[in-house]
Amino acid sequence: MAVKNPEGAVPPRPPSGPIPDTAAATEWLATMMLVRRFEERAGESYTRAKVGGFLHLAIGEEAVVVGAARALRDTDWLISTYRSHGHALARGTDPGRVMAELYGKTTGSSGGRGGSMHIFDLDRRFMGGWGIVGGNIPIGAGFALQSSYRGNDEVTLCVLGDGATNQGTFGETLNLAALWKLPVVFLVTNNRFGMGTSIERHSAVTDLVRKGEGLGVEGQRCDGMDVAATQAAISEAVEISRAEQRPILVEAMTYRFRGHSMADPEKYRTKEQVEEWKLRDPIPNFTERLIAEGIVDKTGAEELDKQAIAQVDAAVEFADASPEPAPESLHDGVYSLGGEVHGWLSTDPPQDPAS
Ligand SMILES: Cc1ncc(C[n+]2csc(CCOP(=O)(O)OP(=O)(O)O)c2C)c(N)n1
Repeated sequence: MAVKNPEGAVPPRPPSGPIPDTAAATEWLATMMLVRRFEERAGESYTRAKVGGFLHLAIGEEAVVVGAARALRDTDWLISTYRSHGHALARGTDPGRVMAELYGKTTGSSGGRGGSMHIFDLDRRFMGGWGIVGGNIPIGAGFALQSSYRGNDEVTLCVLGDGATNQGTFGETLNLAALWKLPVVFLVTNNRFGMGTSIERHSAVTDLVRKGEGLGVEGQRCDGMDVAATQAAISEAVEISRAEQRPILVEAMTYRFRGHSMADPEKYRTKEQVEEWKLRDPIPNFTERLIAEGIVDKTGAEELDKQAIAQVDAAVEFADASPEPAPESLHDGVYSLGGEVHGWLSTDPPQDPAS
């Protein structure tokens, strides 16, 4: 049997998804530009030692990020992985708060305690940023379980990578989600690599839709380099999940243009392969499509990009000027008891009422 996506082959461009009205189409483009510019600056800040810990960029994957966020209602839930700056930005979290989180500042979306991998925004139902590969899958199903239990019409979108489909949590969660008919969409961002291992070397089954189907979860594949196609596919999945109360998997075929994280010699792929995929860059391609359709002109598109750069400049300024957490707050927020959050070095440790 032929391998569906042989290593290095750029999938042929399928028919693009429908373009929404002018305001929405322009907003999708502007948000992809914001995510791209934000991550470029985050990378620069990392090399200037302004950002500690890990930094995973999703440059190249913006169509999946924005397509996912624009398939959801405000009342839906979104949970992602450690590659999640864009998900927070697309969900509406202030870029200054996301940058400040990377900088470890008190004004960050997690008070500077989480860093790049743990962006979080409850007000926008963006439930993180998770560092453990596959760790977010059962938690995403948990959000869907609470929606199902309460009988409301919220859907959870749970983002994971191709590598995460090899984790035990993938099989365990999809099985239960199918049995319990949970309103959850598993969005597999298939960028073809788990760190430095290509999908052909890390997964016996490379057709990830089939992997879901084997567990009772129906799925479909989309062109993750095309924001309109991705939004349409995820939107359809979300609405079926909402109406029929059942899990669905969407496999978005995409590619990351940068290394896995900041220190990656990228020995596992060729420069030619990266360049080939860059021809499918979702931002210039969507820009060209909008120009061809008369939705924006070249100057208008350049203006959107300038606005994205200005937003990121302001975010960096905000993060730079924000205070560092006080050293004595080091243990704050470590655990909670009786609704109060305590640090284990608290001078007045809470008493467990049961003890
Ligand atoms: C349980 C666990 N094992 C290993 C790691 C180390 N690790 C971090 S990212 C990664 C690759 C995951 O690849 P994928 O799920 O495809 O996501 P991508 O990085 O491509 O977005 C690994 C193995 C981890 N964070 N957690």
